[in-house]
Amino acid sequence: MRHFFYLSAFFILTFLSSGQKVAAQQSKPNVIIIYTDDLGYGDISCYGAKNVHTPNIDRIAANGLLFTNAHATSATCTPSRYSLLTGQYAWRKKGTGIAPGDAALLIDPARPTLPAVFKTAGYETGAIGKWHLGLGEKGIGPDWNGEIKPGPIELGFNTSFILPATVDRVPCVYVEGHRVANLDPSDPIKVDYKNPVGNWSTGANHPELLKLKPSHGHDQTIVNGVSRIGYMTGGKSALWVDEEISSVITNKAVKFIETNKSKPFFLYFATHNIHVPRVVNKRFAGKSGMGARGDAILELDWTTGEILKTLDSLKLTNNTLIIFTSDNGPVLDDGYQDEAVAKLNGHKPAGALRGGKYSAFDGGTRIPLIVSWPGHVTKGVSNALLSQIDFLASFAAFTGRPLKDSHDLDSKNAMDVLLGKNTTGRDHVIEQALNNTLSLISGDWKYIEPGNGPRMNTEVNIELGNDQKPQLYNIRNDIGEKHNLADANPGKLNELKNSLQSIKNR
Ligand code: NG6
Ligand code: CA
Repeated sequence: MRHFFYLSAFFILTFLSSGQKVAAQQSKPNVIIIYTDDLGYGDISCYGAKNVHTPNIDRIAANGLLFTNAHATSATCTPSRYSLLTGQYAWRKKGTGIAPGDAALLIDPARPTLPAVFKTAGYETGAIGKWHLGLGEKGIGPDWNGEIKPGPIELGFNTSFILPATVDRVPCVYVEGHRVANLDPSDPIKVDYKNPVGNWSTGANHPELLKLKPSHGHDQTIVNGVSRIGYMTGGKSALWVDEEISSVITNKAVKFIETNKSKPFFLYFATHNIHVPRVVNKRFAGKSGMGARGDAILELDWTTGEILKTLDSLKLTNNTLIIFTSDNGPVLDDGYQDEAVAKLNGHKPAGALRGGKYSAFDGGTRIPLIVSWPGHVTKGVSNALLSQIDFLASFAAFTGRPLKDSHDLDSKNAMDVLLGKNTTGRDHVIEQALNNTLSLISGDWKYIEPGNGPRMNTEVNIELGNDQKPQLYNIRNDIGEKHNLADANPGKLNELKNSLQSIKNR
């Protein structure tokens, strides 16, 4: 009888196609994090957007679990990414605010990181897209013309193809592994964030050369008709073309998946959409009727669709866990005159939330987050409190090597929340605004610590949530944080204030 089973197993394996064999043998699912940039809580149709349609992103939601109470740790990019990859709140480490384009690597390679967790578990790991966590040795920074390290590779990614900082910051080149891609050594790159270098025109001196004009900042070196933050010269053969960035990074992601189709892989795919400058491919330009920002949402949806298509065609969909989310809340005019405000037509980028990017209000950090893994994730909507801080411990436990508790780590295993088995989630989450104002969410309540920061960022027209008085909101009844209950509920106020203090001091 036993023999019979062995023999049938042998025959079944022998006659399966190679793809099916792989699926039968591969028990670990692939994991893809699609990390979008500045995408707000109300920016995609599955979160209620009406003016713009995102069928591909919606497909992840239809096959998976959509979170209504998920949070990036911070209201800007660098600290959110730092926290996601290290499991440590960025505000615990100095120098993790919005990084200049020539910053040194902000993450200590000796720390546990998300890619290292997967790599140790035998995954192929790849970082593709926006980085914005610095590159190169501490105190030195990146050598654009030489070996650029440490960087993603030293943190545990086997391969990397990145936009070093943001698309509005120089140098406007891709970095592949340790090198600037397509660099001609006879035309070296120079970058400076204080003083002009070389003789390329700037937005300040030659606005007539611009195809997209800045509204604030962004008036330094012009590359491809767009003036940026910072000065650069050289590296002509390596310069990106903004209109092609989506296709370039999407193709790299597709190649990564194809190359690794037979082994478990972890892909950290960080899109540049929908951050400024929003210069989309002509296939999307003018297509949303909402200006460049809406067009960038369409381009992002296309990118997402290409990833899904690739998984389908390789029969990997059922064996791939996808997390689609954003690094911080939405902003309209973030420094370029791209008609994001004028063509809004009633669209609410942050949905019902108050504030947006940079803000201590929930618009800053409550973000779309959708998880799919067919057959494993409970489909539907989850109101569980979830934070990107927990990805590290979750995937460490999931891949069989749970992290030891350490005072240095904020990450907790939330795998059962991500899979929809636990519908409550964390008991608290900390949010960090631009000027480091911290907020604590605990159950239905949110406390914003008092501070002297400005109430408004007038350049981007966003309420920052700063107040000299403490703020307390019941975010279940008052998702728009309109009624400060600090005076009315001093007991709750003290409770949250004290717990924030004790978490800070830990
Ligand atoms: C700000 C930039 C903004 C954007 C942001 C970083 C100006 C005036 N504003 O300093 O355009 O680049 O940094 O955005 O320069 S993030 O999403 O990468 O954090
Ligand atoms: Ca961002």
